[in-house]
Amino acid sequence: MTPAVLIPAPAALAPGDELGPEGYRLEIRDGAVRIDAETDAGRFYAEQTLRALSAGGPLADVAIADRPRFAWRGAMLDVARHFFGVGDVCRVIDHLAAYKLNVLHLHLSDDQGWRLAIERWPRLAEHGGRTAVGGDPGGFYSREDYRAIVRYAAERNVTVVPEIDCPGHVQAALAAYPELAGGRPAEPYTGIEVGFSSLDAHADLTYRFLGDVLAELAALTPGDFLHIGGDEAHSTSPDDYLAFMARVQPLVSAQGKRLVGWEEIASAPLGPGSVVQYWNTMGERGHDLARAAVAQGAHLVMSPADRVYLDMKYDPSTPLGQAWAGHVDVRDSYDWDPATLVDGVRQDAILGLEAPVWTETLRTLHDLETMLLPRLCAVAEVAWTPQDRRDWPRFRAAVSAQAPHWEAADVAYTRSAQVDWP
Ligand code: TNX
Repeated sequence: MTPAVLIPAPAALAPGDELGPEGYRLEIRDGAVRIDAETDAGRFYAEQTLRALSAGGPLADVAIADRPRFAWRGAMLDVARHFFGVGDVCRVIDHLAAYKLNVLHLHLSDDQGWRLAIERWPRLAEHGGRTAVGGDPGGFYSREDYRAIVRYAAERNVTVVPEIDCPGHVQAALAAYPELAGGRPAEPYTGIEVGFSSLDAHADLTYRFLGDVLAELAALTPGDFLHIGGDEAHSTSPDDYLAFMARVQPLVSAQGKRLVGWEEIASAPLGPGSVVQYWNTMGERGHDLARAAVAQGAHLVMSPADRVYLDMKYDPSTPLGQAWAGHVDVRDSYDWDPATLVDGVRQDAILGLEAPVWTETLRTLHDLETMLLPRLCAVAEVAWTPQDRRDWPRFRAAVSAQAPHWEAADVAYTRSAQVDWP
């Protein structure tokens, strides 16, 4: 009687249905457990469900057959505005894994900080990594740190999708290497404005720099995807933006990776296999860009800000977070269908969905968990469970049953007024 991602309804799949790359069957009879899956991922998810069932007390007889609705089931962590160490990132991965999410998008660079050591451009991390929003301590991942995150994630069926944001959101890189800013000194930035910095779309150095960075990043990243940002490039002219997109895309494909970018990249011609991340729910432009992406044959990852931006406040009483996209309470994150969100964008163009956590106002793991939980459970349900089996009252009850486990494990969460907490 509980929903799929927390504990699946028995036999969601018909007997003849294929399990696919992440599906599984789980049967419990008289305390004996039987798991069937075609892949390690499927087995891992069966174990997650078994864990959820065991947490509810003695194991009752049950037969479950389940597989996810969407292939890309993610969260994004902004480690640029505030830095989070390997331990914190691994805790976030634990939460993703518990709810059967499989993508961790790491926003590794922004105006306020550069968070990954790059051998050929050492000042990026050493200098550009020092800062964070509000003058808080910075930090960066060594190559070993990053590998440890990727490994920890892979053991939990989570793919890391790294993002180097460009051509905007680059002040930390410009401050580290003024030659990227045409030799003008660039000051480190610790505020929370966006859209003021830009790489030079016509300088060969820009592409030598990005070529080096993307090559090192690709070598450290086993997953198929490199995210190049592309959002809010308000100080790059539209022509320069197109010139930039034309030159950055081959740098990604040269690494044998697929390009991912925020919705703005759909204003440029995109190469085959590109993935576009829809986000901006203010006005019509996001919808237009999503349709433009699909018209080019790109696939979409849906991150509607008014549904799944987990840095938005739940309600006016939430101490942390922002509210530019409105308040996002648990039911807002739960009650939507990615396949009907944008007119003209159908299910087959949608790779999946992802919940970004921007960290302008978030400084600690406790802050992150407060924003992630319980909304991450809703995101996971949207990503996993077919629309016709989604049910708010059932979900609400299942979420409230998580609270004792979070408390026992010292995991922070928000006691949203929409849920009857124990
Ligand atoms: C918009 S979403 C941004 C980020 C901010 C976020 C804050 C997107 C692609 N860009 O730069 O951190 O809003 O909610």
